[in-house]
Amino acid sequence: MHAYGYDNANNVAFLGCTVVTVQASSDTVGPTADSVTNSGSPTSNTSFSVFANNVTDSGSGVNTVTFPVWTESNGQDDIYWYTGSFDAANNRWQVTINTADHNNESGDYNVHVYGYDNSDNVAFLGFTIVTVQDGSFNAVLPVEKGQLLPVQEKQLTTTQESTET
Ligand SMILES: [Ca+2]
Ligand SMILES: [Ca+2]
Repeated sequence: MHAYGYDNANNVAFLGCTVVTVQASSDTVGPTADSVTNSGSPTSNTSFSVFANNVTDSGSGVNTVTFPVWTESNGQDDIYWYTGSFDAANNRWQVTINTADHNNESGDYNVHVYGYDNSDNVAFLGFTIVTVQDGSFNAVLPVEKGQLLPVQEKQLTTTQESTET
């Protein structure tokens, strides 16, 4: 920085100089992601995964990625903030969500994604909605009384016949 002095007759004189070091502007912008995707729609009593792809940060670098998750049913009563893990091979942050941790509810699961850099900036990276099918019919088959019994008898008879032969 240079300083000049002017007098009333427009004479100018160089007064001196100093060097000011300007620090690189501090990081004030959070991370970004290319996209937020999921592993598909499962049934209840299972799990699914959500991915934040190619999360990058200019400045201080990516610190972590979090995934708040809740089911549409009954609002955010079941919200849980999952911390993602970094999958270097696929360059993505990911989380696995067990429906058991959300009352095994079926229907829409809302998954939002936030990225944090190392300067404590946070940015919304995107969201995805995963529709979980009701898997309860896998556990409780609606079989009427008596339907199964004749089949067992027939199998038993067949076994006996083959033994006698
Ligand atoms: Ca940043
Ligand atoms: Ca809910």
